[in-house]
Amino acid sequence: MSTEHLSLQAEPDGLVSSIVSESPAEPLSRRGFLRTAAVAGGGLIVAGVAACAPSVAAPAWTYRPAASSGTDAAQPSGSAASAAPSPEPSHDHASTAPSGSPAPADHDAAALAVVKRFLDGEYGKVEGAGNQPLVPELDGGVKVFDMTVDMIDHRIDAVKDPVAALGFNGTWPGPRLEVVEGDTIRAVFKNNLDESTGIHFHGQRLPNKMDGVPHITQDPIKPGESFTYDFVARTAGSHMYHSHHNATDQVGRGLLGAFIVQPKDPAQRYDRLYGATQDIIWISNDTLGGFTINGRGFPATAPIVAKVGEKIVIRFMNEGVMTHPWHLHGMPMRVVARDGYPLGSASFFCDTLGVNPGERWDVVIDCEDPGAWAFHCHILPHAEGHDGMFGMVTALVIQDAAAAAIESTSGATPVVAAASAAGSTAFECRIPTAG
Ligand SMILES: [Cu+2]
Repeated sequence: MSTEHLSLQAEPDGLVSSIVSESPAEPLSRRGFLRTAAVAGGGLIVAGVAACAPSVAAPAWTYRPAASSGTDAAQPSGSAASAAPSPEPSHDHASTAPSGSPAPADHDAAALAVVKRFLDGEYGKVEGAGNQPLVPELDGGVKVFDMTVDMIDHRIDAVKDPVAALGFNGTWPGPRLEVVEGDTIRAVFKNNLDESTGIHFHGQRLPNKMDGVPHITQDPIKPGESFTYDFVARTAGSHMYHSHHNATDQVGRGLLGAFIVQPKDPAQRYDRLYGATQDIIWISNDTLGGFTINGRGFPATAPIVAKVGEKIVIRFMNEGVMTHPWHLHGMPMRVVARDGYPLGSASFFCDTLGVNPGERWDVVIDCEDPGAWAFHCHILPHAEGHDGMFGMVTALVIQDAAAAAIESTSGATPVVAAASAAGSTAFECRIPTAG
């Protein structure tokens, strides 16, 4: 990996994820306790209202911020046979149809409690951020990635109990593996699970025996064993690596990661081609822990922070079992590649982009308008309910000079500073400006 690539990634991933990785999990301070209690209280109110509503079961797998037990549907059973997601998503979709609104004050309280956590920077208080670049070892001309397949305790947010997840090198998503088209790759996966696995490089044109499909192209990787994938990265673009064994369970629990193959021609890379200053991985999943972006659910999702005038790239990747139409408020996205293949003159603009399971879509956003812009899945049961926003929600924060000044003088988080500078009338985002 060249330093040029690293510098391109360092800012975006550093910005989005270093905040997450550098801060320890919030201790159970009085403030944290009160916050937790406030959220739980909101949940009780909502639960009371729900009891009076038409009898519609709460979606068992929907991440709800009020739930505090790690034993709900967010918790896998641990059994390969029974840990598969319930075949009831369609039922659950039906169950999330409007079912009698709670009293507005109750909804407001619950919605405020969860938004406050986001404004307060919860994304920076959860350990174990994924998508961290992994620099390969060099063995002659071969780029070697040493990988482990692990059982991990993973936090979807700072409040909910950790879930029994799986990860590569201890994180969900696994490390960001980035190479250049034409590189020779050796990826060694040591299986630390108590079950077998197999790894598929999704989107790569591979020698068949390197395709990672147990019982067809290789034997399963047994617990304690390793398997080495040797291949030449011949397919440029945004790709993924994930389990291809007991995959509904294993991928659903976090065995996924980004595999980026930069074009051999530097002029075709996004920094040169579009002037992109940030290159952001956005992997969605929708099984363990509910609806997640990069392994987190709102309010612990990381906002994307950019300056006015920046052009940023987002690489959407869907490792879930449902489609997710990503909707950006305020400005359009220019869609420039699908599944790693450049769209060229067929690129197009949109503000809502459906991403099906297995797909990768690359978009360029011209960050023109300052403010804190909502960015969420527009299947509403994946994003907002009676308890407020949850799951697949984050924000694109575009900072102008006023926002930067507020952030530096007040210590406000980027989201609050940008909203304040843009004239938010929300109490939580009002910051007196000097003069
Ligand atoms: Cu969705």
